[in-house]
Amino acid sequence: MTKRPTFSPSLMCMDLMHASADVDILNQRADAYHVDLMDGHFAPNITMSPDWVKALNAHGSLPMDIHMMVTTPTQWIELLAENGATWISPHAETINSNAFRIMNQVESLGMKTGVVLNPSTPLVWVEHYLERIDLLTFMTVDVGFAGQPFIPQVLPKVRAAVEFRERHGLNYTIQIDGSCNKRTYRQLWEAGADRFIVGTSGLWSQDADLNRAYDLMLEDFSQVTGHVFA
Ligand code: S6P
Ligand code: MG
Repeated sequence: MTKRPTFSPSLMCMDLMHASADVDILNQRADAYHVDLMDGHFAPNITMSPDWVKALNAHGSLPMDIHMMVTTPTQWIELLAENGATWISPHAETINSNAFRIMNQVESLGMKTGVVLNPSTPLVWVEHYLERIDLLTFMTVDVGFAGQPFIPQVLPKVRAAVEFRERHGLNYTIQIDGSCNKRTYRQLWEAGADRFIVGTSGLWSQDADLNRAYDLMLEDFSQVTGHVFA
């Protein structure tokens, strides 16, 4: 069976003044929402918030992945559950002292477990709990901003995560965050990525009309990977 790539638009990249219209379109087309939460400490920026998650939950109809670029993820987990989050994706670099406690809490609140690795963090850092993870995200840019250059050194880690999943009979989805676009889809797809977080470079910069931009994004993907969308 041919694997179908999935796409999760990064909402910090939309024109926030068009949020409602963009979400109406993405509800019909995308597979999930990617919501970037930053605290100005772990990442050098501040973007979306738990209130955004709440508003999106009222208006959106897709599962929501909350990318927690915060120093203390535990501070936000209950509130995010109340506000409708689907996946809680903290950074591996922030949860080493309580990874198992956090996964237990996330599951007990009815959400799914995610984890995110910075480009410089090795896969072995999370191997002891990958069997508990539903969504594994590799950063291919350093955290904080849209529009940064792709870091190709991450590709061997993506291949290693595919191999680890096979070897251990696991099911996690492998997701890529950072510079997913026509220049990178092929290498990422061939390395074994399942889901692509599309932001400024892959989606919103394509056209002012988001439906058209989404078509162009899928066309780019097909052109460079040969994948045919049904
Ligand atoms: C970066 C953030 C990402 C960006 C995404 C933007 O800290 O976690 O989710 O929103 O990388 O996409 P692009 O194509 O501009 O890199
Ligand atoms: Mg992100």
